[in-house]
Amino acid sequence: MSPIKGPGEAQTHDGSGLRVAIIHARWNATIIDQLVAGAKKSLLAGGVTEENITVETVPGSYELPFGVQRLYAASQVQASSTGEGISATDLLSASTSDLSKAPTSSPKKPFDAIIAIGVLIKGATMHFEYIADAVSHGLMRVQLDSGVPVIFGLLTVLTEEQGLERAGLGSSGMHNHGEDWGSAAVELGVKRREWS
Ligand code: DLZ
Repeated sequence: MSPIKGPGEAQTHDGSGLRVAIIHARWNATIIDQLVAGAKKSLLAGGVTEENITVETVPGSYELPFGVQRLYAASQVQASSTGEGISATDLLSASTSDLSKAPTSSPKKPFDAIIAIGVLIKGATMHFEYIADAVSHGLMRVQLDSGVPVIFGLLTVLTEEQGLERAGLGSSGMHNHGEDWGSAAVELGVKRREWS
């Protein structure tokens, strides 16, 4: 019988052509580092190459939506300035002087998916509730506004132990949730291309 919880039966997708960014907060580093490692492991297992994985950081989870938005926009600018997106027809019809202005560096395409990772641990004040709510809405907004899948790697835990468990560092044998986020990024990156 399939487990009740979790993403169901594993799907296999070929992520070999994908470019993926992981952006993570630096608060609660022990848990974060493990989640990032898990996400990266799944990306590599899904066929994404090391050079197509970019890892960036922000101070805390609150900065994640802004970080995702700017990172994606920068990758689009980078892609247009390196010639990615210029069609073969455009290239054929370009004059010699056009081509001499063309960039020589290897083209980098925009990210196909971005994984946002943060760990919010509830404290004594309302801080946790405000940040969790703002970040959740911010990440949803940026993915719908930009059209790039943003994988929700935000742990909102009541205790440090709950965070350690979900990073695969606890005693209960719970798996590293970062691995799920890496697989989700490969799946959504591939499906986004199919659905374009
Ligand atoms: C300030 C703060 C607190 C108290 N707790 C966390 C946390 O548990 N996890 C996290 O990622 N960030 C935390 N931060 C930092 C905020 O997310 C943010 O970086 C600062 O308020 C600056 O905008």
